[in-house]
Amino acid sequence: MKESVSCPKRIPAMPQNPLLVPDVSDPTLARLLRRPTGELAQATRPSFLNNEQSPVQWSRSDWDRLEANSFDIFDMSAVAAQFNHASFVRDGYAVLRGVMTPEAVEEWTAGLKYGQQLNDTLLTSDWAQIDWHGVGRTPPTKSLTADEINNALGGSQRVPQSDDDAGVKTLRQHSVFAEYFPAGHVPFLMNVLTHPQMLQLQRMCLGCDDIYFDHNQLLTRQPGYPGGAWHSHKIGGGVDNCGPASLSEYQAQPNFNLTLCYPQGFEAGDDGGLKLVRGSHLFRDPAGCRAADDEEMQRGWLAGRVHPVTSEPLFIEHLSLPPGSIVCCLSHAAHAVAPKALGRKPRWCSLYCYKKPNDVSGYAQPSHSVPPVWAMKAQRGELPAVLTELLRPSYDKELTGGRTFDAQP
Ligand SMILES: O=C(O)CCC(=O)C(=O)O
Ligand SMILES: [Fe+2]
Repeated sequence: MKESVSCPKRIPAMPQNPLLVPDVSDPTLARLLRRPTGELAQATRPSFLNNEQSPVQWSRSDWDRLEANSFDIFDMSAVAAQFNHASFVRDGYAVLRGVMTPEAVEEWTAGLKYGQQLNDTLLTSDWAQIDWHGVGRTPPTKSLTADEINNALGGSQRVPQSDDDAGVKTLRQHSVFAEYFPAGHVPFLMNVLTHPQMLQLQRMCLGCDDIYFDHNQLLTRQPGYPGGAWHSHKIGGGVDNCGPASLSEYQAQPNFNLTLCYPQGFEAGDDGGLKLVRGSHLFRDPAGCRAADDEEMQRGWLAGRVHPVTSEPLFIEHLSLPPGSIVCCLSHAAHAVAPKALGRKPRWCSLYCYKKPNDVSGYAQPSHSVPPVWAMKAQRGELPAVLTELLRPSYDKELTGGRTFDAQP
């Protein structure tokens, strides 16, 4: 076969967290992980993306500039006025309305639009130009169809990826798609990831000084978006699908805080808004807490259930948020997304997920989606100290207790 002449050997898929694997046995993969990070960074940024500002390619002076040019992203007095730790822990989420500064609203919106534009550029470019060997896989022999591409343009989580035949999983893992780890593509979104005010908010929510980064995504909902089903997210570490917890037991877990940032807000109804259920996290039931729509949720999982602390019947809250709003949501809390009607403007959102270690064992969960190049940079001391610490669960085998990805301890 022609391919086998230029590429004699099939490279196995890269593990989710390659630096947490006790021993990478495949020599090609092992070599990739020993290369200068600049080479892998370059392979993740095909020239058609044409992004000179990409943080994955930053030098020390670029990082210094980021810090020097930073400004307040939140009005912390507005955050303090709206945030109550006891209700956050009891209800599983906190809604912070209009807490971004005007400058942050503007930069955040521009950053999300630019990230979406980069994602769309990748979708419509010639993937034969991608340095597939550079990102550790043989060039794919299949492509996305024109329909699949059209369907994904302008939105998030729309590219088919049940397998890696077209290379989508690889492009996701390495954040060639800007929707996955957009902070590696857009300077302002990197600024937010490491911003002292964002980290302060995480410490307030998670009730813990040692906080870590888990994953970051664009969540653009475009006109015609059909809505997102009811679900909650697993944590791993033996605390999923294991029955309800008391408040103190719950807080000792290695919790994840999904921080959803909506610089332009959204309305209730058909505007792609978020829906949540207070108290649902305490059931720790990501396997059972699922429904296609509100009606199924009401007839099913919600029926007969009460809030474990307040004893009120559980109910769906349809949010409506002004610009500059943030929702912090523990990952076990039930949530869903309303459809976005045709004729409405896209809903802009970025997700930053942070986490805490288990209070008892001290272990943190391995990262869900830190691109390997970022884990390598952090491990080698090539990043600012704050970011190196935040990324620790992607490279520190002691902190993660020898686990690699979502494995039980
Ligand atoms: O789009 C949203 O507002 C939330 C999306 C979500 O639940 C998810 O990505 O898991
Ligand atoms: Fe979700």
